[in-house]
Amino acid sequence: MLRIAEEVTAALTDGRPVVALESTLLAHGLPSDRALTVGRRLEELVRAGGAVPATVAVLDGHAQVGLSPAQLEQLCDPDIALAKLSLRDIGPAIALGTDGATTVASTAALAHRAGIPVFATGGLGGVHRDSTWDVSADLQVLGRTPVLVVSSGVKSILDIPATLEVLETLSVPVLGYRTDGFPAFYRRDSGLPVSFRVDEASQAAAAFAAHRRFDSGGMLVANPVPVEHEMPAGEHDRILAEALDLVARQGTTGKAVTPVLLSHFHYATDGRSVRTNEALVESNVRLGTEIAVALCRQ
Ligand code: PSU
Ligand code: MN
Repeated sequence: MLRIAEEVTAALTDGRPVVALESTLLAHGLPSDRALTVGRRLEELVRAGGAVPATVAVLDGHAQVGLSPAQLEQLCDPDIALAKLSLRDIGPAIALGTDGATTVASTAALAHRAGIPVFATGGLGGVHRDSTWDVSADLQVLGRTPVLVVSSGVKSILDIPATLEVLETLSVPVLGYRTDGFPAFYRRDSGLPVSFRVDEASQAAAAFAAHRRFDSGGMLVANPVPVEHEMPAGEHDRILAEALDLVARQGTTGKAVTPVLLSHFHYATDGRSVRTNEALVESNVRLGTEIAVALCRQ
């Protein structure tokens, strides 16, 4: 049921660095005409940094870790509406023949099964605002899966203080990369502190290696969006209020909430939020690659 690309297996066998990449951000987090370009670009960035990319998805009845160019095209095909698969969906989807994109939860679990300890993405899921139990499985899975995830924090559409509390409860270390404040996706600082700051990829790698000696779970490295791509505060706060209002009026719930909020940001900024989103994912993939390289050296 799990298929690992040959190139990925070869790298892992030789002890060379591999970086896992998720596919929900391609299939559901970006406009469909950007998905393939971004998917290819992220893989190129991993290679340029000296590691092997392993994009994860469920295709043709298998959990795929590492995609061929044709599979990446299949994943990003704008004419195919792929399911969004969290970890609980992987087994049923494979058994019942449903293709889909993987979230942070399912990507982390599959990366770990394949033997990949580092994974880069855009935003982690979290606790939703005014939540009646809408808490992303990303948090629990990270709490029990020994994978280091690089993200630009969590989106401001979530309840960030509650999300950080849950990460603490689950014993997930939250490190800030060159920052003391936990980032809020489109914004560099949520105003809430991280538990430790690191200024070099090698420090993040060392912290993760040490964490693994004491706990069986994962770690979050929070990397703020590059300064030049940060969304201005006023614009951000206004659009966020509109987006939350829209979700409430439409009665959107569950896993459909994030895509609706993101697409409102895209619409309301004339696409500038998409560029922000792409810039932060690219930056996270570069950092994840540096950390994967550093982990292999240790
Ligand atoms: N943040 C984004 N874009 C995304 C996601 C998060 O900016 O596409 C996706 C990630 O795959 C994350 C998932 O794992 O949303 C969380 O969804 P949920 O809250 O339904 O668990
Ligand atoms: Mn949810």
